[in-house]
Amino acid sequence: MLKLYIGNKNYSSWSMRPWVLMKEAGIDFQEVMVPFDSFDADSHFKKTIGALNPAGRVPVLVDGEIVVYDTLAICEYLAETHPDHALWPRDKALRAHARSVCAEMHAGFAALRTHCGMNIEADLRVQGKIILRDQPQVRADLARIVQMWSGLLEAHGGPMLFGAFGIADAYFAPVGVRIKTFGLPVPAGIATYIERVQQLPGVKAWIEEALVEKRFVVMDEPYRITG
Ligand SMILES: N[C@@H](CCC(=O)N[C@@H](CS)C(=O)NCC(=O)O)C(=O)O
Repeated sequence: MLKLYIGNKNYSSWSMRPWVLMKEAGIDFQEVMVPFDSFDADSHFKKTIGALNPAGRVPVLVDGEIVVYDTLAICEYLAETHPDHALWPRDKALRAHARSVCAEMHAGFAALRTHCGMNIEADLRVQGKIILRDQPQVRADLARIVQMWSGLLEAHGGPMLFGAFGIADAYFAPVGVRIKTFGLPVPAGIATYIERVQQLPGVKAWIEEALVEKRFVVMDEPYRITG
């Protein structure tokens, strides 16, 4: 059976993507959680994950002898090995577009990722206001997200970015979580899309499991001084 190595559900946005993708698509896998202790070379996390993935990061997918690391590579591998699941859109032009927005997420949105780290159980709306006020690049990232999602939802009529749920929705699921945690303002149609994604059974399961995790990791809590 496939094995997916992940980090903490509350914090690990990269781990969330292939996990919710496989859950939603009904692809069986075994989850192996390696909680974040620290990212020092001698940490339990680095020693365990480093033995599989020399880059020392999660997620990592293990399929027998094959080890795939890095989220985009994992999603591509799953799409290739599960052609019946239409993880990418079947239409060539839509598939190219879906790949483009995932690559854009993979390589971009640095300000949003830096200032608004995923933290499912937290309420950081006060911090969100300050970040939006002080960080023009976060405002620009958010504007690009709104522009992208509005355009896709309008072009394909929803309910997901490319019609049916796929890799693109899994890719942006943690962005929806950040928007909610930090109370970032978005138009009603975008808020509805975020809610719709969070009600998908696979996404809902991740969020529920994150909420009961209760492992406070200081390095992932730049704004909080108490649990
Ligand atoms: N490009 C990688 C990024 C993965 C990543 O940064 N994962 C974080 C957890 S969300 C991690 O393992 N961090 C460990 C570190 O920074 O040393 C991917 O797409 O999977």
